[in-house]
Amino acid sequence: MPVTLTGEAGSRAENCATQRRVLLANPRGFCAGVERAIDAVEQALQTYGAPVYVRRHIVHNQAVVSDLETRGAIFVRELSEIPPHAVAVLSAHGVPLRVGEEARELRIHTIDATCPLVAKVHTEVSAHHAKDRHVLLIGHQGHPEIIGTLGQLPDGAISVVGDADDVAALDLPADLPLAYAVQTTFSVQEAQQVIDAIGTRFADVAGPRSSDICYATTNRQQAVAAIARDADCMLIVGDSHSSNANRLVEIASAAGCSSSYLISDSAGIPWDAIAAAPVIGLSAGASTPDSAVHDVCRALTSAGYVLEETDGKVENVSFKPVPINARPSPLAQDLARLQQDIDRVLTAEIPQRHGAAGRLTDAMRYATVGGGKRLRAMLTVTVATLAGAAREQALIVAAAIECVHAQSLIHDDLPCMDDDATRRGKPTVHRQYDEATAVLAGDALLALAFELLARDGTHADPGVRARLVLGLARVIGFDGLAAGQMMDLFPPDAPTRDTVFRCEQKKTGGLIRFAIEAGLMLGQSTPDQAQALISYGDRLGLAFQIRDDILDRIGDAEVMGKRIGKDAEAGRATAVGLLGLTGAQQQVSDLAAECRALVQGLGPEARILADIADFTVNRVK
Ligand code: GRG
Repeated sequence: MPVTLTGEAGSRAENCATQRRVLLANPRGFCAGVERAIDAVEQALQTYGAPVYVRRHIVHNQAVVSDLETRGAIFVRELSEIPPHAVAVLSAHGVPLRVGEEARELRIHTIDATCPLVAKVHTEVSAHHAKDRHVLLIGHQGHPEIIGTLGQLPDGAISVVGDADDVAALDLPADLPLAYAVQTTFSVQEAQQVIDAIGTRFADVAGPRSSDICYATTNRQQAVAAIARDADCMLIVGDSHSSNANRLVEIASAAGCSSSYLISDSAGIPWDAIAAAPVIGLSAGASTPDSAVHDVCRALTSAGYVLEETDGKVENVSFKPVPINARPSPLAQDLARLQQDIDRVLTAEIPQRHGAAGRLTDAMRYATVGGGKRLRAMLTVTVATLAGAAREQALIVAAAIECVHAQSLIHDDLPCMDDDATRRGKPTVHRQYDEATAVLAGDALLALAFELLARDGTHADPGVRARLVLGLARVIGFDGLAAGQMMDLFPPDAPTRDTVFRCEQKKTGGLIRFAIEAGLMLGQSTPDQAQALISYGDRLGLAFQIRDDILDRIGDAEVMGKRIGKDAEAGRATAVGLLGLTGAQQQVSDLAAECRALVQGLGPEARILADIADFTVNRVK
């Protein structure tokens, strides 16, 4: 929003007769969305320190971009140009949904500066799509805002139309249920022509409740149209890439001022053209800083023009600032990326079926997709990567281990075991479906786990695949997980450190250790490296279960997404019962310190293993 040029501007009556005048449009310059986006970059620089990356121009103005660059912002076209774990602000124009996925994949912390009015259009098109309406998006093909809106829906769900001819050329039946949305910076008049053309050609058209064209575009266009009638020449200060600034030039011309120019600053003033213009109209696009307008005004006043503020709409729109959250740790970013990858693999591997089989596969997906910390998968993928194996193969093995883990949780929750109602923040599988389905979903997940390990594509060497199958079978069977669970259900009369820790190792530690062994099997490592990692796995598994015992006593059920206090209720023999809360936590800390020491010499990629050990000490879920 412009600063009134009081002091420099005289009154209309004084100036009218003789003076060469500049009529200043109101409102002009920055809108609330632009101020909010620039503020987001400034706040990010302050919070995280330089550099802060910005994907694409935060707003379409080179002066704004250059100023932020001097303060430590680095502008890039694509997220792939940004190093992992960096911070990136996404521009005010909005981005396709895939950019969020890409950011998780590349482990980049994003701050979304999308203008709330653009976000409103995103919500609208998604709602129309959910109601099976094809969307006609009125806007300029290729503009970042249009690319961002197109990317909210699957390919083909939106057609972009720029004018009535585009509407006529659409290859769509006249009775197709449609909806339209409009680029927020489009010309109000032109949009109406396109909307009319849509209404004439199609029978069933839904539109936005209030105009998509933003208040700032509308107000600036009205103000320019009003002064263009009295001006001999119109100057619009703005960037050549700025859609809304370009629209102002067109509107000035359409309103009768044929001599209308887009200039970025005083260097662009067309002196020859204005030599014969006693009255100049001046406005600025919504992404033009006041400094550029002042620069032009100074040049014009030096040339003898007087400035005259015109009346216009007073804008008092402001948006809540973009939230600048704490940057997630590298481990949290790695986990977010892995969660996305594991969900992708599981969604592809658990098919959708019809009827009773469909109920079974639905339950399998319910138990595995989108849930859990994926700690075991993280261990497999990290170790496999350290050992030089391909990530995609490691993901298959990691998904298999997550299937077994999910099976153990489904069965653990059954009425014949813990009889739990919630897991991972939602109803347990037997509550959501039924007991028989829960048992069978667990069975089918176990079968799937072995299938994934045994399949040709998982590793070129059949010997490796066989060792994976054998290792998993042993770790879950009568000497493994199942045995640990039996020890848990039927504890000895006088538990000792040995019986308690053996139960914890079998019930939980075994699968965690196997997650590491499996990663090692997929690649190559020296005996020393392998030994260090396996020792790490043994300690981490035990530490993880002891922390689980502690959380069962003092955790927050809501945060954990499951009931707590079960061990005491069932009279279980746990590390907390044996060592007390403080002693148990000390044990976790000691084990984590040993874990860190074991992976210290394994290079920077192993740092995440040390982070996992730290996480285990203090985890709250
Ligand atoms: C696999 C043959 C076979 C039998 C299973 C029911 C059973 C026998 C074992 C239960 C074992 C069990 C539930 C151990 C507890 C392990 C544990 C600490 C689970 C919580 O793990 P998190 O915190 O869970 O990693 P998320 O939800 O984050 O994945």
